[in-house]
Amino acid sequence: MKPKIYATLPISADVEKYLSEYCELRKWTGEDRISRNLLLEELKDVDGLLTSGIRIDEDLLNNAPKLKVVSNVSVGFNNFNVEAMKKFNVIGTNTPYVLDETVADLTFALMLASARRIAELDRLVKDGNWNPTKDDQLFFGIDVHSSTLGIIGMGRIGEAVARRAKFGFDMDVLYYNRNRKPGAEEKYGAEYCDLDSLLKRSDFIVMLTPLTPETEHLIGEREFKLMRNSAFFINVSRGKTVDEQALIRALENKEIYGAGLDVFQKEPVEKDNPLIKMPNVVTVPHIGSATKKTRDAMMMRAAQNIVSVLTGKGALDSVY
Ligand code: 8YV
Repeated sequence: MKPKIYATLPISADVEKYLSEYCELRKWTGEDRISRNLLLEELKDVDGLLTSGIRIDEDLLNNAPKLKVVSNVSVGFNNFNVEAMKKFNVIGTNTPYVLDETVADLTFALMLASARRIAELDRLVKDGNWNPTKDDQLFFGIDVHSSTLGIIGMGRIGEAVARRAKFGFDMDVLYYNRNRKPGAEEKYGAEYCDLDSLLKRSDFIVMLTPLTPETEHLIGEREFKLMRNSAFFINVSRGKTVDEQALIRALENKEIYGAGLDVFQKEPVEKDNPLIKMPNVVTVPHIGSATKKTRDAMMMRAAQNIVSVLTGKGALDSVY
């Protein structure tokens, strides 16, 4: 008897074909996100769950007596209550490696877009407000090349960003991380420093930490006050690694120069959030890994994780 799995998100034909070789697959086909109650119904008899962003907690695990593995189609797994999963002996997996370069590209895009005011000036041109008589100093931005980049969270994506900074933009790279990264220091000349020094010395501050109890609101009022008022704050990690109200105040009070945001406290971001009205803030809808090639690779990796566990070979990417 093939193990039963449930998928809460759309899956490509080749991944469906691959999964169906090993599992009996059921999937959510609704337009919106599946409701919690319907999901709990579906989980009554499944061995594996293929998902992204769905909260995996005691309540869900209590309603999934046969569940053996939850496979996230994401590298982040802050949706997992890992202690509860250990208690219920449910393996949790994620999709590292396959998205590193794609997220690093988006990180640099946000640095360049915010520093050179791409979104703001794109709107100006499209609104027909490019007035040749005006002094083009009004269009001036800030150089990215040869400036100082501060990376908070030097994991695989952090190293991919450091490589671009060092070899593509001749930037000085500072980093703050739980542990030292000698490889990044050697390869990219990355200088390890404490958080406060990084905040004081960086022209671009990039958040790349996973969201954990230690990193929740890691950047708040005190930290923004340490930053230069010429600095740009870039967040491609999770919205909750930053105190969003403190970020809004820091921008309103010109304590920092601008920001580039891929993630928010609440997603989708609310229509009345001041951040989306600020011309010096570039906002995108959590697209860090959003290329077809990378999302397909993430989906296949997540499918391989679920099959590997359910065929007794253990997880490729276990989160604990
Ligand atoms: C995911 C991400 O696409 O991998 C992650 O941690 O944030 C993105 O790549 C996102 O989690 C999907 O909800």
